[in-house]
Amino acid sequence: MTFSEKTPYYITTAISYPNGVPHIGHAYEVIATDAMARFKRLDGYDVFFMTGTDEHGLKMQQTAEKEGIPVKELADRNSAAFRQMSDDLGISLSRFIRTTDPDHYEAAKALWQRMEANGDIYLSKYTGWYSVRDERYFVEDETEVQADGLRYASETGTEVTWTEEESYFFKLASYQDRLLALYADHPSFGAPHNRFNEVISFVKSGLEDLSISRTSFDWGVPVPGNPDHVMYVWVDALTNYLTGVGFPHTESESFRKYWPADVHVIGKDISRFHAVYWPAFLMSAGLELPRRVMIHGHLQNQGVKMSKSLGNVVAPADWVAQYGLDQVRFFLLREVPFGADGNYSHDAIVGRMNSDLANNFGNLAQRSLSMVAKNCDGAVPVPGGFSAEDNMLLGQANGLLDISRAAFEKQEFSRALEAIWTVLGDTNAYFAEQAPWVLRKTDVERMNTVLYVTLEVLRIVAVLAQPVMPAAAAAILDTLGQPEGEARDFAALGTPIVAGTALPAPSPVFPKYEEPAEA
Ligand code: ME8
Repeated sequence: MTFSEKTPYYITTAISYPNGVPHIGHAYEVIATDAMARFKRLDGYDVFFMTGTDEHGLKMQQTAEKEGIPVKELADRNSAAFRQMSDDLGISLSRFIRTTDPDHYEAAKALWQRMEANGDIYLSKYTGWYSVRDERYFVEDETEVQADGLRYASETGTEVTWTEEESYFFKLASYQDRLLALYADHPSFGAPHNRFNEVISFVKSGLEDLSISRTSFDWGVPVPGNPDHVMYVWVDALTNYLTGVGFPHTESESFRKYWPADVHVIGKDISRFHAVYWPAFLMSAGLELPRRVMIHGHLQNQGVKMSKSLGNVVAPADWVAQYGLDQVRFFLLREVPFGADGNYSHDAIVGRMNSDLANNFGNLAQRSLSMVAKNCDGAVPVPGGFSAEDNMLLGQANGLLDISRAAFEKQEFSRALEAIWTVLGDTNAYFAEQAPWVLRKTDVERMNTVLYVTLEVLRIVAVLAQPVMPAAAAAILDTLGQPEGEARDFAALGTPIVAGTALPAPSPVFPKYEEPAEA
């Protein structure tokens, strides 16, 4: 297949606020999205994958003031930290977008002008309780005064202040019926069900028009035709998904190819922005809607929310240094069903590293490949006829592509990995039961067959593990004599490993985690 014949696939993460540095929650989102992007690439799609930073808004301006530096300097510094995180995590990006990129200003203005031309924007006055942390207004009964005498938003626990300003409004209320029709006609527009249902209930309860500009500060995209106003940061932020593929140049090759996005991967705290405001803006602008908004849960440190004051914020690079990159990627996607909230702890990571990776995968590869090196002239052995057990195991392994596709289609990463590891577990049991080290003395042909079957399962597993553990899977495929390129694509899964393929000397891929010696 040539490049241009491939089906396009456009996937994004949320863009992070660079008012601080990245933590493991950000890493989780970008790793999951990267696994999805890699899966689709290996499955023959032409993938465009974007992440980046959301740099405007009052919170950024205030953080910069506190630090006594220009806001652009803060944005540059912390955006670079997010970019570095992507590099540290082996993220296969197509573009790292910054909302301060010049083409993004052009896109945000064009989206605004389209919504205005459609009659959906009007000028009025806003009064209400504004949370700078959430960049969002609350009505009075969504807030409460706490013991310290300050008022907080009940939903998010952030401080709110009374704010009055002239503001442009978007006629969100008039989109209620169209949004409900969208949800009814496209039940997979939002996922998982429980989180999407919260959004649907919110829309059913009635929508108010949305304040979409600010005059109290100027760190944002100027409103076209009225430079006293900057766009509400969420209008500008959501537009990044269009900017990245060429908007407002709707006739450009990239826009025609990649828009609408296939999946926006986001966290649970921003589902309303993506599944309510965003489709309403796009409907207003006469643009196609994304196909899916995948809402993941939040990670906590042993049940406790990460916070600077508790000192339990995990820097992704520290985890990578301690456990290894592919181990971290595997843990995050295997441990928590995507969509649910999750927990992490040192013990949970070490448990996965030692049992799933070192024992079930690494050890099986090492044991079978060492036997092949010693007893089969270092080449994939020629199998004899397959027994019922052999066929059963090969059948299970060959069924993994369909299972993985179905799971990844819904971003159910842990389900795919669980199925793959079940087959690995069965292969370990098979290996122990067939005992090729005994067959070596009694029935060499049967030993060859058992080793062949084991290597074939390992090949299938390694090919399918690539989206989650790119480097480790590649190392296993190296030891199985599989050349880089097409032999590692999913299209090659149906072509069994070739007897006689020369194998390099095996070397262990998944070391057991050793606790560092006490200093
Ligand atoms: O919300 N576990 O930026 P952000 C998992 N700029 N995910 C987490 C998490 C945790 N503990 N904490 C945060 C924003 N996230 C906006 C997005 S998109 C047009 C604009 C996720 O830096 C969070 O849910 O606060 C979000 O999806 C992403 O990290 C960026 O969060």
